[in-house]
Amino acid sequence: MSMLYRSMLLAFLLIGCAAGDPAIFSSVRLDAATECDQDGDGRAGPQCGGPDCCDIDAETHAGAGAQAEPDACGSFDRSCDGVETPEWRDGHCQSLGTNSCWSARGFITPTACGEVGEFIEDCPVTSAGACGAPTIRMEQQACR
Ligand SMILES: [Ca+2]
Ligand SMILES: [Ca+2]
Repeated sequence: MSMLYRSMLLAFLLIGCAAGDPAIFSSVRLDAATECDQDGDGRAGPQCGGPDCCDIDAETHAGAGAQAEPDACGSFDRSCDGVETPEWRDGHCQSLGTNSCWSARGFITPTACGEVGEFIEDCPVTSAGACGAPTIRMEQQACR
């Protein structure tokens, strides 16, 4: 960038600022953000060599939590590590002796990302001290 061009740009920005026109600065900032961070989540997309694997969905990026719906790019890899990792695995109840039942919360059968399945919420102890029938609810598998 030539010195003359820089001087003209600076003069233009100062005149705009002096005239009280904040649109000049906000449009400059938005243009830069749009180019490398299209979803505005603060992480650059692959078009700029950044780690945001779906730069049109602000809820998809490294460290993102699990979601039950695919992102705007059609993937369940919400964490951008290349793997669609289910939030919950298999669940089951296991007796730990009389009056003690361990609950491993999870789906009764393997449930794919976004699918709905039977989810073991709890494993109560019966009046006889054994593991009773698990408390089950329908759940949608979230993935990250
Ligand atoms: Ca982004
Ligand atoms: Ca992932």
